[in-house]
Amino acid sequence: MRAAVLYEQGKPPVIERVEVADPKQGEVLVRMVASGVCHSDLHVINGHLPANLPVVMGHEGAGVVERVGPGVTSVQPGDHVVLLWRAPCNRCYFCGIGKSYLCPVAGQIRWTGCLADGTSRFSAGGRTLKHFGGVSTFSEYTVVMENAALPVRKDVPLDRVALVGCGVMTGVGAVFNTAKVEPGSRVAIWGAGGVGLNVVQACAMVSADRIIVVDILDNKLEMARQFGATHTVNARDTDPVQAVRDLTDGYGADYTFEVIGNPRTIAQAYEAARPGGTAVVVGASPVGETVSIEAASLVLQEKRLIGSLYGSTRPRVDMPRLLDLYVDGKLKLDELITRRYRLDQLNEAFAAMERGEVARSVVVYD
Ligand code: PAD
Ligand code: ZN
Repeated sequence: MRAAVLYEQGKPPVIERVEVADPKQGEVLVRMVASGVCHSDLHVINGHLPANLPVVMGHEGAGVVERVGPGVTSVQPGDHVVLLWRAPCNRCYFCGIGKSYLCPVAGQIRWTGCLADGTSRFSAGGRTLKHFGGVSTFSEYTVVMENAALPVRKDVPLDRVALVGCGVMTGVGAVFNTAKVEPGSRVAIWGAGGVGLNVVQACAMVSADRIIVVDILDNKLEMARQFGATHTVNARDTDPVQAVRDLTDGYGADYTFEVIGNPRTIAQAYEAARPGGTAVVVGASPVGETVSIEAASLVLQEKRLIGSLYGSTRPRVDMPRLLDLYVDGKLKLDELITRRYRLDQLNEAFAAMERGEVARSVVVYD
């Protein structure tokens, strides 16, 4: 079978033949059907985010369970599953308080690139390859922990389901779960990409009043209007902080969202939040970089700067709910998919994302 392997940061992943071993105790072999192309993979490829190398890339995927290892009870062959790049262990403190995206077992899988027993199921030419986020979705087959394969309804096409595995959950969850935006709120969103557009549509779903979207590309701002933006600002020619203030009686927005991953735009989003307002950081900035904000404003204006990981997801509650919303015509998934690619075109898909041509691309497997 074939997979996309990253050997060196700063170089494109290589699409090549890879061996995948049988699933062990508590693991599942999944035949991938679709994998979305998210900027977080590109951050790793560019060296902005770390990963243990060489690694089979991809983290936004869905497929069909092919085989299960010993002791697996929650899924069976034939199930449609969305893969979770932060899967609950269901035993730790964080899983106990409903914040499984902070689970240290999931964190260890992300940072080591190994499954829970500390080993890998992938190899190429006798060399061991790591698992990205415990899911490695840019692969015709993948082995994941049982809890990373969440069964979903079978009437939603798996390319749509794949998007829920990262971008949709992350964007919608930042609004519903992390920020809990109230109806009538005024919001501003920096970045109308595959994740940001989901922040936009979630703000529209909760009846935010004013939905201001900031990007540097007019085609992205046009997409944002289709997803519910009421106002758009091109930051190439307009100061976005001033523009947001002008649209909010001079105060700033109740909630701002940074969905790019850039300390400069994080600072802008913070500045554009009103006194008492909340700036939510979704974008993943390069590790080691710092944000500069006026310290006194935290107190004197009681402003909040908070992060949102994986849309603060409660996977078993939120992901089936998102698919129900899609089936009921309340959540846009079809409109997110601008292009479909084959696995051997993956690097073209990353280039199209870098050029800002797509809302989301999806790699589909035969
Ligand atoms: P994307 O490339 O599809 O979208 C990024 C958007 O930002 C594009 O529309 C750009 O034009 C726009 N942009 C870039 N620079 C600027 C700027 N200076 N001012 C305004 N707009 C700008 O990426 P994506 O939507 O796939 O991912 C966005 C970020 O979210 C990225 O950093 C990714 O790693 C992160 C992410 N975080 C989580 C999480 O759990 N928090 C999950 C998934 C993705
Ligand atoms: Zn992602």
